[in-house]
Amino acid sequence: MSSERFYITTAISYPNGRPHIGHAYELIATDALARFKRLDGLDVFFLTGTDEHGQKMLQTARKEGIEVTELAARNAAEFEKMTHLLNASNDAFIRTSEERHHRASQEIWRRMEANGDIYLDSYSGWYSVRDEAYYQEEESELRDGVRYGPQGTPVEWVEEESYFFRLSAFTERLMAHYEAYPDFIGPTEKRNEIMAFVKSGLKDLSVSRTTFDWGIKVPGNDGHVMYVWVDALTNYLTGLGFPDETAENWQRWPADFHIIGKDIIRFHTVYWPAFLMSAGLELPKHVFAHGFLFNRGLKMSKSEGNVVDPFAMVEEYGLDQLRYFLLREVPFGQDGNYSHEAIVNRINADLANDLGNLAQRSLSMIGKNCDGRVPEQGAPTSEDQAILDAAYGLYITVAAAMDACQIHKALAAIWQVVAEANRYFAAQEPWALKKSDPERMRTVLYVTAEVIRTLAILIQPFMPDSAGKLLDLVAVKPEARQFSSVREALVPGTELPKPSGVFPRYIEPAAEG
Ligand code: ME8
Repeated sequence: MSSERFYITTAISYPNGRPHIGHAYELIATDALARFKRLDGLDVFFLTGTDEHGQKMLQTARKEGIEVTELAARNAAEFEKMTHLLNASNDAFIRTSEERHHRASQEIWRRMEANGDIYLDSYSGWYSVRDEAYYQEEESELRDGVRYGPQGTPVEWVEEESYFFRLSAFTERLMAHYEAYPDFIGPTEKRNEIMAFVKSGLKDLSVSRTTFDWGIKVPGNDGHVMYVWVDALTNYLTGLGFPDETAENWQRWPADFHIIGKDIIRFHTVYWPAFLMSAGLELPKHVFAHGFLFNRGLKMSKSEGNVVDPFAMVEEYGLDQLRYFLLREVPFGQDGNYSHEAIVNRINADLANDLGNLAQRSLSMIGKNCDGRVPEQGAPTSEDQAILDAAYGLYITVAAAMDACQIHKALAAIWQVVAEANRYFAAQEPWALKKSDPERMRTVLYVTAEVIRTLAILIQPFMPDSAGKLLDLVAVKPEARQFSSVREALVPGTELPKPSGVFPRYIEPAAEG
C-alpha cells in the first residue's frame, strides 16, 4: 500500500480484573480516531492488549489462590472479548506474556545497556504496587499509619539489588524535545505539568526486581526481572515486529498516537522517550492523555447493579448509544461524569429525536410520495444551498477536531448541522408542499436525504453500525462511504429500501411497585 501510514495505540490494561468502563472509554475513543483515519484513506494500524507482568498481577493471583498465568489468561480473554463487544477495529491484540514480547523487551534492554545507560546498584525507597510505580519520599504522605503515594494508593518500602536506568542523563534532551515538538504531549495542561516535573531534574530509575520472578528476565542476569513498565512500554514496538527490523509492519514505527489515561502520562512522556533515545529508536509523534470517568448517578453505583461493567452497559443502552454518549459528553482530555439520566438524555434527545426522527420522517415521505426513489432536485433556493454547504463543509471542521484529539468537538460540530437540518426541514414544511407544490417538495426531500447521507458518512467513526444502517437507507454503496466520497451526491431515481428506525428511544423499565 502506498498511502500514508498511521499507527495508533491504547494503553495495555492490567488483566488483574475484568475490564471496567474506563478501559472501555479509552478503547472506544482510540477506535474512533483510528476509524476516522481509515475513512480518510490512511493505512492505519491500531494496537491494544494486556500488560501481564508485575507485582500487582502476582498479588491478585495469590489472593485468588490461582497461578498468575491463569489469572492473566482468564482476564486477557475478557479484554479481548471487550474489543469485539465494543466493535473496536484494532488490527492486533498483544499480550506481554507472549514469547515475541520477551524477545523485544530483551533487545531494547540490550541496546540501552550497550549505550551505557544501565548499571547495577541497589534500590531503597517507596513503591506502589497498585500504580506499579516508584515514588520519592516527598511525593508520599503518612495517614493513619499508612503511607500513600501521589495517586492515593498505598506504598511499601523496597530495598533490593537493582539495575538502574540513567534517566538523570536525559533531562536536557527531553526538555529540548518538548520544546521542539510542542504537540508531543496533549492536552497542553499536561504538557506543562510534565515540563515542570522534568525541569526540576530527574533521578535514575530502578528498572529491575529480584524479589519475584513474574516478568521478563534481564539479559545476562537471571536473578532479575525487568521493572514491569520497561516491558509494558515496549509492547508498542513488539506489536510491529520489533526486533525484526525487516518485518513489514516495523516500517510503521514511530507511532503517530499513544492514547492513554492521565494517571500514566509520566511513564509515556518521560521514561518512554528516554528509553527510546537511549536505544537509538525514534520517538512517538504524539501522546495524548484523556481524563478519568466518574460515576455520579445513583443507578450506576455498584450496590445498585453492575452497570459499571461495560458489557452490562452495552446491554442496557446499546453499543452505539454508549459510544456516542462517552465521546460526546466527556470533553476528551478532561475528567467526566456519567449517570443513567445523562445517558438516557443523549440517547433520546440527540439520537432518537434529532437525527433518528429527521431520517425517519424524511425517508418515509420519500417512500410514500416519491415512489421509494431518490427524488429529483429542482433549482436550489438559498435555504437549500445553505444547509447543503453546512453539511459539505463539516468534513474540514471534523477533521481538524480529530487531529487535535477534540473528539467531543467533532461530534458537537456534526450535531450542530443535525440541528440546522431539523430547522430547515421544519421551516420548509414538505408535508404542506405535497399538494401546493410537489416539485418543491421533492427538492426539499432530496436536500434532506443528501444532508443525511453526508452526516452519516461523518458519523461512521463514532457509531459504525448505526451510520452503516443510515447509509443503507439512502442506498450509498460500500465503496462510496469514504470521506473522499462526501461530495458524491445522491443520484435521483436510485431505489431506496423501505425506511426503518435507526435510533430507538430509551424507555425506562416500568417502575416496580
Ligand atoms: O495503567 N477512566 O493499566 P490499567 C478513564 N498497564 N480511564 C481509565 C480509568 C477511568 N476510571 N481507569 C483506568 C495501566 N483508565 C498500565 C498501562 S501502557 C504501556 C501500560 C485507563 O489497566 C488508564 O489511564 O490500570 C490507562 O490508560 C488504561 O485505562 C489502562 O489502565
